[in-house]
Amino acid sequence: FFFPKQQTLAVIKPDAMEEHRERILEEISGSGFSVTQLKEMVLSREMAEEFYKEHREKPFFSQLVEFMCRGPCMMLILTKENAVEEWRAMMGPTDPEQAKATCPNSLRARFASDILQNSVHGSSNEQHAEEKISFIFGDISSDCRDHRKRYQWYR
Ligand code: DGI
Repeated sequence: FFFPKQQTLAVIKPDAMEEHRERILEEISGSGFSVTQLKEMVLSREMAEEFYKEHREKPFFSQLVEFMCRGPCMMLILTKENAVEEWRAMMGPTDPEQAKATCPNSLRARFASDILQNSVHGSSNEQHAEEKISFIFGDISSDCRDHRKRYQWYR
């Protein structure tokens, strides 16, 4: 029985790039995700604001934007069945203190410093995944998208 593969956007945030990037990449591969695209980039302030626009009204928004463009990020498209949910589970809760208490093996429990500098990002649903993947990696033509969907079904 086939389930379609799903894509999600994962980000290794600036706080984790120096010390934890290699370990995180190893664990991604070891957990059965295919990394279908990857790039390292420094977000501009404008891009960081757009990326986190859903949080524009939050009191921590300016801190969040500042942090996200403080240094390079690693942007990854992860492909797997149920990728959105599985990557979120691997990340663990937003707050590392909660992560340590409830999911001690999660990436945030092990690598995050605090609720802001929490080492990784993952799209929270399929629609966000598609939107943020286009935002970071650019739009792909519908031809190409159809082909990709078909390829994922039958692979
Ligand atoms: O999807 P998540 O990254 O787990 O969490 P989210 O979408 O609620 O928040 C996005 C990011 O904003 C989160 O990874 C870190 C930051 N953030 C969330 N809640 C707080 C926060 N930063 C501060 N300083 N305080 C918060 O309460």
